[in-house]
Amino acid sequence: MRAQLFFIASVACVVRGLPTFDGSKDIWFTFPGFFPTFESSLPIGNGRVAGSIYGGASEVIGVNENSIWSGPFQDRIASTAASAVPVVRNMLLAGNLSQARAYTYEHMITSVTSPRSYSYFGNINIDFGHAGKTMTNYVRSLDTRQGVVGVQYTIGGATFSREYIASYPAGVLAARFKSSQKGTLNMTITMTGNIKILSLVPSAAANNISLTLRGSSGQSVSPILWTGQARLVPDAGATVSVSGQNLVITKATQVDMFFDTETSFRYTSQAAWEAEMLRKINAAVGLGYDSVKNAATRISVARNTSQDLQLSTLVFNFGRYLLAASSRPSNDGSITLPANLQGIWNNSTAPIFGSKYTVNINIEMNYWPAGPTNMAETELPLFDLIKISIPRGQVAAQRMYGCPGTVWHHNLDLWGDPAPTDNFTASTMWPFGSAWFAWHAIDHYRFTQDKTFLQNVAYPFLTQVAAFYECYAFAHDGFNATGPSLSPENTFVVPSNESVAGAGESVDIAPAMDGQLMTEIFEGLLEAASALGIANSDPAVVAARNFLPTIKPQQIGSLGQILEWRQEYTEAVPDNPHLSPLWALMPGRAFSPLVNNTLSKAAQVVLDKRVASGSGSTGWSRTWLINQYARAFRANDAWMHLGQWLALFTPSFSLFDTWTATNPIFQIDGNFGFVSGVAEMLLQSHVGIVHLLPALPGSAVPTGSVKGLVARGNFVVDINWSGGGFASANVTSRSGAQLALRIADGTGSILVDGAVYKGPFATTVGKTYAVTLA
Ligand SMILES: *[C@@H]1O[C@H](CO)[C@@H](O)[C@H](O)[C@H]1NC(C)=O
Ligand SMILES: *[C@@H]1O[C@H](CO)[C@@H](O)[C@H](O)[C@H]1NC(C)=O
Ligand SMILES: *[C@@H]1O[C@H](CO)[C@@H](O)[C@H](O)[C@H]1NC(C)=O
Ligand SMILES: *[C@@H]1O[C@H](CO)[C@@H](O)[C@H](O)[C@H]1NC(C)=O
Ligand SMILES: *[C@@H]1O[C@H](CO)[C@@H](O)[C@H](O)[C@H]1NC(C)=O
Ligand SMILES: *[C@@H]1O[C@H](CO)[C@@H](O)[C@H](O)[C@H]1NC(C)=O
Ligand SMILES: *[C@@H]1O[C@H](CO)[C@@H](O)[C@H](O)[C@H]1NC(C)=O
Ligand SMILES: *[C@@H]1O[C@H](CO)[C@@H](O)[C@H](O)[C@H]1NC(C)=O
Ligand SMILES: *[C@@H]1O[C@H](CO)[C@@H](O)[C@H](O)[C@H]1NC(C)=O
Ligand SMILES: *[C@@H]1O[C@H](CO)[C@@H](O)[C@H](O)[C@H]1NC(C)=O
Ligand SMILES: *[C@@H]1O[C@H](CO)[C@@H](O)[C@H](O)[C@H]1NC(C)=O
Ligand SMILES: CC(=O)N[C@H]1CO[C@H](CO)[C@@H](O)[C@@H]1O
Repeated sequence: MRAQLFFIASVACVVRGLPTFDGSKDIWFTFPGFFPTFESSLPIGNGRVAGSIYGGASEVIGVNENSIWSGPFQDRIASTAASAVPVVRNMLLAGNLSQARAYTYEHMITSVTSPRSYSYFGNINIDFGHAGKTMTNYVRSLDTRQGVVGVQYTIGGATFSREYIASYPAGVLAARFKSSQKGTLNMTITMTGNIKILSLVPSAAANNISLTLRGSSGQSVSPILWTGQARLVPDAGATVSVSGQNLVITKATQVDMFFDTETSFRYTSQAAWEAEMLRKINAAVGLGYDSVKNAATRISVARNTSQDLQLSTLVFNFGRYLLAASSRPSNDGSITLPANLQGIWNNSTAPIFGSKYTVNINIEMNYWPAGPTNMAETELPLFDLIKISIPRGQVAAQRMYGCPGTVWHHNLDLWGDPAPTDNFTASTMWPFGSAWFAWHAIDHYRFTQDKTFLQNVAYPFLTQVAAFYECYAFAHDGFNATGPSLSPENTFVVPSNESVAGAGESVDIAPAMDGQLMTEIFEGLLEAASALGIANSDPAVVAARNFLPTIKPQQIGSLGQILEWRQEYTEAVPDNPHLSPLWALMPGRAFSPLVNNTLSKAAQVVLDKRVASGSGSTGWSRTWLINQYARAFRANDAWMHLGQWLALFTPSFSLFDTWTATNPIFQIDGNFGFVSGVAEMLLQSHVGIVHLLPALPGSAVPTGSVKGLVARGNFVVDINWSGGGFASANVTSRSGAQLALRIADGTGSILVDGAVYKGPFATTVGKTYAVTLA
């Protein structure tokens, strides 16, 4: 999964007296993090277990495991939902918009409005006896390429160092603590946290120097339970003892630590999950730290100017690091879980938004960089969640709508809870989370060309999702329309001839985004069937072919804009951070300037109007704008929003994306949207053409190169540019797909291996094609 980006920068970064760092891949600070300010920690993760390292005189390691959530499955489907659907549709048709929303939220949801929340294991606390002493030459760092967090400082004559990694093959977190002076390393170790701790037992027995914690999500029935152990391996000179709930190590020179936690989500008995935990820890101890390991204060100055091209490259690399650290496929057949709103890092048992899987943009954005930056395998946990959610969604489709197929609304938790979430006008009633995920399934295939995945995962899922909409949609204005549904997460002003006039409402028939999603899903189903050689007479194929042309088309309003709703209502929130009616520009395809210039222009009217009204007010929204403008081939706008994101949505002490500028809570989607946005400026392939430098900000980044991006069709693409424009590219075919090419604005004659390019051609697996301009 290698990909490398170089923006050629004129700024050299040397910090006197410290280890040498590379500003395009290392994040470093000359001061510790501020516990408990979570955003000041440095993250490690192996896709399942996460550590947040603060690096203070006394260490705090915040620990998460991606199946430690707030409790067991909850059945939140309203028994009155199915009978409410026709009532609501009649109200909407009669113009009783407010009554329709109220009736929906009284009868189609339950009073248990929230799925489970992401939670956390707790903290590992280490007291070195250094608090209050003068630490000099302090530095802590994260190497985003190697995935190593380091802390180093001097007290008196001794230099103390700490190093942390998260191992994917070994399944553990590992650390090495060292002193440069023999026998001067002391550590008092314990575990804390506001979780329900059932027991915490230190042991000083030889070969079992450890701390073992058993915890619970706290319910009396079927809670999530877990056991975690930190195993310590000190050098021979150290003394070890137990004091209360502390493990005490003194007179050491070097101490290694190996940590794992396993939960009842994946194992049916305590004996089983503890056996697995010990298996991983014992294996890691057996290998030893070295083997397990081998498998910025400058921000505030640089970020407002966007002059520091290294910083943009670093944020790109950091984003890819975060994805690899928070989302990995299974290496032992066990179920995986995708990155949530905070990836896998959180310090709370009641995080904001439950840190759950919000699927009306956020979790999807997490996976936008997966295909384009050569990390398609990091997306596989998303399909594990789909596997969990499909049967839950079948129950919801049946009980809420009397329909076959599967449906989920705008959130999921680790149990795949598909019921409507919250009781919010702007977001709750949206039966389209399943559709957006189905788009990820077909798009994953487009990148990887993996027919087994297409056959076993994507196609069956697409048929489930399609079957639901074929039943759920109803005739309106001569087309198949949706409703009750809404345009996430916007509201409109009820017109004077409808009721209640002037109120802010959301629930309607056929919001624009519903039609955009359905179109992509039915086109995707037909594409998949064709790739798999499924007969045209197959009932699922026939049904999809019949349904596709009956989807209500997109409408254009009086300003030349894509109409977000059925009627040209006044927007209640013109600066809405959600770009829902522009889904078909990014991530979808129908609003591409290369597909339909009329629709593309209409989409850009909405985009410019949103921006002029103040949209981009959350980190993820701002990075969505980068992606949208890149898709509209408006490079300077894309680059401007990239700079604005750096200026407004990364805390001064880290590069974590934040929710809003005034409420700077970590939310990881913006980190991933940034990576995707940069990739979309350099390479696009969503309309079936490998488009090199579609939106290069040539005056800001005149010279650079990128290696290892991936285009749909499974082409690996390396591009060099200089003087603000394309220089040359190599395109390597990994699956032998047909190759269509375009460079920048499409002017100029393309040469492939020196011969004039005359149109799409068949490629040979493994062959690299040299692309230049005549
Ligand atoms: C978690 O981080 C937040 C934000 O920095 C902080 O306010 C809070 O105290 C931390 N909570 C814990 C339990 O560490
Ligand atoms: C719409 O509201 C009006 C006035 O309250 C009421 O008379 C009418 O029955 C409603 N129509 C529907 C379909 O609910
Ligand atoms: C309200 O007025 C709009 C605009 O003239 C019209 O399209 C809509 O059908 C009217 N609503 C009802 C319930 O008559
Ligand atoms: C949702 O909120 C509305 C307005 O507060 C209320 O009328 C409705 O009963 C709530 N729904 C449920 C299921 O509690
Ligand atoms: C380490 O602990 C030992 C035993 O308590 C103590 O004598 C020694 O001073 C400590 N060393 C440091 C460097 O704090
Ligand atoms: C190791 O110590 C833990 C307590 O930290 C205890 O639960 C466990 O049984 C011990 N294991 C062995 C093999 O002695
Ligand atoms: C950085 O830019 C932001 C947003 O444009 C602005 O609010 C802030 O004052 C600027 N800070 C500095 C140090 O220039
Ligand atoms: C809606 O779709 C169904 C199933 O394809 C079809 O039978 C029906 O005619 C469509 N309705 C309209 C109004 O086009
Ligand atoms: C583009 O979309 C418009 C509006 O839906 C439609 O009228 C037109 O036929 C489309 N053009 C092409 C080339 O598909
Ligand atoms: C492309 O850029 C890379 C990195 O700067 C450089 O090593 C390579 O020689 C360049 N290739 C061409 C053909 O310019
Ligand atoms: C393409 O490959 C050639 C041969 O390996 C290399 O010299 C050149 O730098 C590559 N160009 C790019 C843009 O990576
Ligand atoms: C939002 C969330 O983050 N949940 C907890 C996790 O950490 C944040 C800090 O970003 C806390 O505010 C939350 O309580």
